[in-house]
Amino acid sequence: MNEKIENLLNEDRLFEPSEELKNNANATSAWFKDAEKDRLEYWKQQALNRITWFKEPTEVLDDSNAPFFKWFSDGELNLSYNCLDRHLETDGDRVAYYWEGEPGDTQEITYRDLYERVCKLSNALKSLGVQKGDRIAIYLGMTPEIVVSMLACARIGAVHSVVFGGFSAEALADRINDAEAKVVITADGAWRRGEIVPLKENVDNSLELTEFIESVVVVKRTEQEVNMKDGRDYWYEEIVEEQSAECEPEVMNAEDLLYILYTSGTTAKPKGIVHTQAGYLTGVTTTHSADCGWVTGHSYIVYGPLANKTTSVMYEGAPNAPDEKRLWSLVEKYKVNIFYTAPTAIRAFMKWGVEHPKAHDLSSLRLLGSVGEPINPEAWMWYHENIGNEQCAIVDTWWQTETGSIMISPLPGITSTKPGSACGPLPGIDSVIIDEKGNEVGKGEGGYLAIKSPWPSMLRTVYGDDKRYIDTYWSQHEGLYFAGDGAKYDDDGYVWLLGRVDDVMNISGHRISTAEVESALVAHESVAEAAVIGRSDEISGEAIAAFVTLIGTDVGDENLISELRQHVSDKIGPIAKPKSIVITADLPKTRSGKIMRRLLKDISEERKLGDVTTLANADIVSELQTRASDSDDE
Ligand code: 6R9
Repeated sequence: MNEKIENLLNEDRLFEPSEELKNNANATSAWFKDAEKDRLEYWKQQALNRITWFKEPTEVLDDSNAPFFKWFSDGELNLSYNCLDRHLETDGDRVAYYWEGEPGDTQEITYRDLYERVCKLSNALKSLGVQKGDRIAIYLGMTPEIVVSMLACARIGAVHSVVFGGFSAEALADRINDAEAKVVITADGAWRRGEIVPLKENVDNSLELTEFIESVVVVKRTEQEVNMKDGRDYWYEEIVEEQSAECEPEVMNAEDLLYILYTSGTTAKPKGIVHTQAGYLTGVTTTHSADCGWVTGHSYIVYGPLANKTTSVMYEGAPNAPDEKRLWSLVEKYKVNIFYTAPTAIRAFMKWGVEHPKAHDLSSLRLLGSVGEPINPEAWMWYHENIGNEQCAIVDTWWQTETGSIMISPLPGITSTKPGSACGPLPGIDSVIIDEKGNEVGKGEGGYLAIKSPWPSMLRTVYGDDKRYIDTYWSQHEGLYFAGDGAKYDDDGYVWLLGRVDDVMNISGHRISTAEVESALVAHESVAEAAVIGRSDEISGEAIAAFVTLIGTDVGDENLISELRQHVSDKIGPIAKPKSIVITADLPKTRSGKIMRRLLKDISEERKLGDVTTLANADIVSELQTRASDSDDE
């Protein structure tokens, strides 16, 4: 059997950075040279230049107990100090966040405002008995308090664990129990498409399932009646009110815990990914929007932008509330320069139609980012033409909760980009694509993505489970970090991400990635989004089953289905022709917008489904079950 992943899709379009982008680039190609010459020296310089230290480190990397690496381990610092205090003297009046609530209320928060809010909450948490090292769960919507809470924890040395506001009471309780969190910060509710997500009620239910929580701090947001238990529950506004707006930042060691973030396991127990202080800050400031319950929110809404003293726009609600123009109206209103989103959102924008972005002035944009899934070349082109007006650099950024910051991405203004490719590793990052024996594959070949040398913002362990850390990430090949993603080099050596290794299909002995078949489908003019899986098949071992959503108001029929099959065959070869195609209104996705292929496999193979409540759109599942069982094979 062929052990490598097939290379089916070719991309010839190449976009050189414009003169303007070249001239305005923050990065320089010297970064690559420096990092190549001496990787540790490169990271040391980044850490010394970007961080304000209480005590500068003398050591860069301690690999004596690999894979439990330590970075800058005798250094001392505080992240909240780096995000706030150090900017106050010269830039206290600079806006840190323009915040806009879903109902349309707004706040303009300067660095000084944020500093004061953080200090007050820090003091309030201390008054509740929180000490350095304690774990705090944060279960909030996208309101300013989520940032204030994270930074207050960082200020007093508590470890935050942000749990997605959409997660159920059980999911919250699991995460509280795993971290043994002592306090939860929540709100009465969160706004989502005009409806209230009952956060406090969920917390009350989760507290039936855990004994660790001593205090609950409740932000008033949606203002419906909620239960408040005497001696346990406190209104946020009331406990911060009397506090001083000054709070001395705790001196933290570089390797003290900063946060735990749980990867959204759907069946297995979620893994608490552990990040520490200085290496993480080095990584995110070097690479420096999204939701705070996702790692993107931690690194590129909070720590990276604040430490780098930039201004962010933070929006509370759904991108189509009250209508599909909402994000573009925000871009116009706040003259946004950088827009970072996920392929699933781009494909939704495509489906909604170009009239929405066209209705607004988007000329302030200069950099467009994508993260979370492979971006299909057609989605990339659409983004480039309709959002970027062919003037913006597009960066497809590959990274994971575990990596802490962006690892593989073009450098805007420097790298020539190809639609759909993450291009190559950033300076200081040593990524490789290997075959099953651990040997690097050549140009034009596919395999498994791995990282050869440690990097500062890497995860340090799985919380409370060192063995799982080693088993999951360091056990496939000696000394290599295993990312769990398939990838290939094209003939020019550009890196293409091919989706999770577990999703790779085995069709008559050929290993075919879901990403390439999906991109071929999305390249058809009628298709907005596609999900592809291998379902068991008597003849070929596995057969390709596809699920597609259509652009605009298109409705599909048998003719379109056979046209799509032929289209895939023409584009990437007959081996990749889907055996069945189901047209659907939506695809099941996680809260961060990743298509749940495993669930589609269960549906296709008519297995009983587990808990689907962590999905963003659980209601689509039963419709899909009906449609899948009605669909005909070729
Ligand atoms: C940041 C984030 C990590 C997984 C990762 C991969 C997928 C992320 C991607 C991408 C292709 C990209 N992924 N970025 N795949 N191209 N630019 O998403 O973290 O939620 O932990 O997910 O997401 O499969 O392994 P996380």
